[in-house]
Amino acid sequence: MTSGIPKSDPALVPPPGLPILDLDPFDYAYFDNPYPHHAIMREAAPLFWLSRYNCIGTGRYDLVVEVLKDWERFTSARGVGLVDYAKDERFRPQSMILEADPPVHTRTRSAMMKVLSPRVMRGLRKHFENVADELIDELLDREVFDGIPDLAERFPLTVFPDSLGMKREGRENLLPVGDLVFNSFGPENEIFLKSKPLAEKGFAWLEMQCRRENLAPTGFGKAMFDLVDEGHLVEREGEVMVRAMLMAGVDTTVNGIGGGIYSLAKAPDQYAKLAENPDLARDAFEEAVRWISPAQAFFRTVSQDTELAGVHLAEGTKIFLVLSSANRDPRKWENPDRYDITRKAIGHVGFGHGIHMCVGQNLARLEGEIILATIARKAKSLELIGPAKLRYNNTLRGFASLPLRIKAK
Ligand code: OVV
Repeated sequence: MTSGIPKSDPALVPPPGLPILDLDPFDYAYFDNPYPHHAIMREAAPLFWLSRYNCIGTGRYDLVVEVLKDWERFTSARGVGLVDYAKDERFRPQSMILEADPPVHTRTRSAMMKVLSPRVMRGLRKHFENVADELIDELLDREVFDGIPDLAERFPLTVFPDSLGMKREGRENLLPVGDLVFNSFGPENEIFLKSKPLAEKGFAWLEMQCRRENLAPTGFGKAMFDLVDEGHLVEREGEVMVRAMLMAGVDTTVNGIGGGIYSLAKAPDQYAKLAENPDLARDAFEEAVRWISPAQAFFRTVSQDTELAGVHLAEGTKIFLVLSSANRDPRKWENPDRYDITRKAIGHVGFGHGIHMCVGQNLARLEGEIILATIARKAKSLELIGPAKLRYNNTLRGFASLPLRIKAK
């Protein structure tokens, strides 16, 4: 995607004095065990140069936060992946919220905040709890199951499209579409290319599902079109915002819930603590978002020549922000590799930071909390009984399979 750009472009040449890292943060070996690579990135220097992708990166908490805070110097409007929209082709129509700066972003973000407000979340709790109750009872009967398809995928794939007011037919397209969109923030590698054919028909289908005539008379979709009727958005913007919710809200929560279950299964002492006090479920989920970082990394683009951590950065330079590394930066976190549900995980960047911080975070937390609390109330043990298998994605970290056994209290 970046081929064909002349090497004389200052944005594509390493600033003097930066450590040059040859590692590929988008290959299978990296994903198999990213943690030693994170340490290399963090310890090399505050900023490093990725020679394979001609961009700057940082894995340090303070710098990740500094860049995410400063949307004027570090723009999202040129894409939050490796591709620079000022130079290269967009893979999909540009998002009016994720890939936008104020003032465009302000209006779309405020619409999304209204649709996903804390009041709306409170109204969903009872229904989510009922769905979780039924699902966990069924899994307790089975005792042995796969924590990904049977739980981490099933729960959000039920409650989320239902709350949005989406039709039942075709929902199996949601995961492959999300998988491809999140791959598209990285390079056109094998992981990206493999996810393409599975999602192709899903895109056309998704486009149709975002129209008002295909949405239920209640739910997030309807709420978005109420904002259209009130004059806050035009019809097409309403559709694009519904589409954004569906692209951003499924795979992320699947990986968040899967990550939460994995974290607890790997730390029996922490599960015991949670089983004793299920009120800790919200904290257990938050700590899992820090520990796993379902959204591993995003990019920003330098909007004008500037300086960061004493380094001159040319306009157009891409900055790779390793959220997962920041979430385990020992400069910020005590014993960062330990999953500890009583830790004050607040301040982690698993949902990002600043004006683009995950707009669905309260929905994600509601789903995560309810699933973990329901397991904790009903199951005395949660055990991994086979190898956890990763699902490779250029942006998202999560599992394809988690063989589990749970025993009723
Ligand atoms: C965070 C995210 C993921 C995917 C799509 C979008 C946002 C969007 O705004 O379209």
